[in-house]
Amino acid sequence: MQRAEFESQLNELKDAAERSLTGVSGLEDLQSWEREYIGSKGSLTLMFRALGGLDSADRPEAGRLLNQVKQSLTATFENRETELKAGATAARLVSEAVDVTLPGRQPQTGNAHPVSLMIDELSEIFALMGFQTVFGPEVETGRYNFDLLNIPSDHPARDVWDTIIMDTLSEEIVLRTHTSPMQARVMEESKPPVRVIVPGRVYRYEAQDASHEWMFHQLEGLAVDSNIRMSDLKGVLQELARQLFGPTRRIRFRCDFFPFVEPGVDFAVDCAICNGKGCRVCKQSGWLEMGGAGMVHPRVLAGVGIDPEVYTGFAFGLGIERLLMMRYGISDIRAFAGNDLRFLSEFAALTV
Ligand code: YSA
Repeated sequence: MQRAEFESQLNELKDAAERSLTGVSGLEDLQSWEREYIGSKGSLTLMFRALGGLDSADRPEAGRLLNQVKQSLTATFENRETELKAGATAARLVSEAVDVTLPGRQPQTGNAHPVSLMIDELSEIFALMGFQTVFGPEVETGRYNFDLLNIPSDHPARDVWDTIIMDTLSEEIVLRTHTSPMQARVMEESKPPVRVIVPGRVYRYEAQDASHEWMFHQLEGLAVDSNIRMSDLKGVLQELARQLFGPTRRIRFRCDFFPFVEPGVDFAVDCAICNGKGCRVCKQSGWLEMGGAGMVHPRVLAGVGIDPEVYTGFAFGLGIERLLMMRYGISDIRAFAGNDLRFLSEFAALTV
């Protein structure tokens, strides 16, 4: 081959390669381009082989030109490769982009149950009056649930609490029907002065309706000391009613019978909705019943080794769900154990 022909072929090859490169739009196409023009089996390599067919005098200049073209095409290739890679990275970044300005997804969180909230609140109210909060067993013996509370097995009052009995063989094992058994347990463990409240779950074998559950919560209160009087009981319950239902609330005592108190009362708070005038919530009576109370019976004190000639005490018990119903105007007690999130989440704002 003559040098002129060699140079003309080389120029054509360079032009064709450069033109073809402008049409390359992806990295895969670029690799094909490399194989076709500057790779080990590409057109340029063939031109190197064709050098041998030139006159020996022409070879150095032709070789120099060939190297020049190779360098130029290699440089052009590398520039294009850098451009395409940058473009691919940018495209990937765009496709993988996360918009950090979008609002996050709110995780679903729970909130405290209204009964738990009320127990916390009651504990705080009574702590300010010097009462300690204690808890007791939900499975009880007949001795604590009844006997030590002056309710012997043949006593008709034992029928008042329809009891879920666990075991009748050895010792009478029951699900506690009230929180009062903790009165005896606390007095056995500690000597006066005693001031405790006992919140907790209680069970009764009872049909459910809008105001009765078979499982509900009570709050027991007990104070034993020298010279504890009925007026102390009234003052404590009055303060409770004011803290729960507002500063102008009044309370009412009416005679009632519980075997473990003498005298015994039921106590009510004047209705905060109608201010005692009578409305649907208080069933036109002007009063909302809160629970039972009284002066601890001397036989109960003596039964746990406390001398009733030296010490006196008061006790009370109230239903926690009923308190919540009064406060929030809830018409059906079954809502508390019903597990309906629409009801339970109403109390989310009160959870701390
Ligand atoms: C009385 C005198 C004391 O010195 C100490 C405590 C007591 C209370 C007694 N142990 C007792 O259980 N009385 S009670 O049967 O009348 O229940 C007390 C409160 O529990 C009631 O006023 C009511 O608020 C609630 N309660 C009773 N049965 C219920 C109920 N709440 C929901 N469902 C039921 N089935």
